[in-house]
Amino acid sequence: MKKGIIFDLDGVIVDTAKYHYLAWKKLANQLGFEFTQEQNELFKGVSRKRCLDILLEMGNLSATQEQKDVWMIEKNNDYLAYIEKMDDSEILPDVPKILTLLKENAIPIALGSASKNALPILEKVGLAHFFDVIVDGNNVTKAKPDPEVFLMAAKKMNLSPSNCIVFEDAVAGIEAANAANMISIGIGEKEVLSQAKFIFKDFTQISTDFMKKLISN
Ligand code: G16
Ligand code: MG
Repeated sequence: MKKGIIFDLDGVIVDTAKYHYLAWKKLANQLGFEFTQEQNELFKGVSRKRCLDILLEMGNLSATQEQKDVWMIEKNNDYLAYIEKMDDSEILPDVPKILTLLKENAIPIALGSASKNALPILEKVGLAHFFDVIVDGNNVTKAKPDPEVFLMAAKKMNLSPSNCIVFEDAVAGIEAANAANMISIGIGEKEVLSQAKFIFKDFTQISTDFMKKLISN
């Protein structure tokens, strides 16, 4: 059966986590508390709305939905200012090599991201043309670890979930891929992504042979 590959964006294709971190940190500081890189780990793969709720819990603060909406807009505007300056130098190592190999083998490529800014980021770094399907935070109602984002990507590729392979850097994303009955491949630390079927530190550790086996029928 024909295979399809679904990529998460942040932490797999580009490292935008550092920009999310700076924008959330600015908001936390403005609200009177610190926000560390370690705490930012909890935000990976998590929707903007949920991130704000976690941040407020960290600061022991509560707020009306109206106030939360204002803070989310502020955070996003700061984040947009960072991604505005992005270019292809921010693509993570060997990502173009893997995308090219998939294209050469006529394998459908999808994006499955929690971000509402996914498309502008792909365009900024010059990778948008590789993607046949984009499902992002604008399309889904249920955030990872719910499998909705990946199931929608499979449907748009006209593939059954069991023929889809997901590259993910977040625990919630691996859980979502497993729940979708897809092959999950973790990009990051073994200890963190232990639920993934395969785990690699980054794409430089993935051989062409491995990729060819993965996409073979
Ligand atoms: C990314 C990040 C999360 C971020 C989320 C929403 O998910 O990992 O930290 O909160 O997108 O982003 P935005 O505020 O741009 O809509 P993913 O799924 O690409 O890793
Ligand atoms: Mg991610």
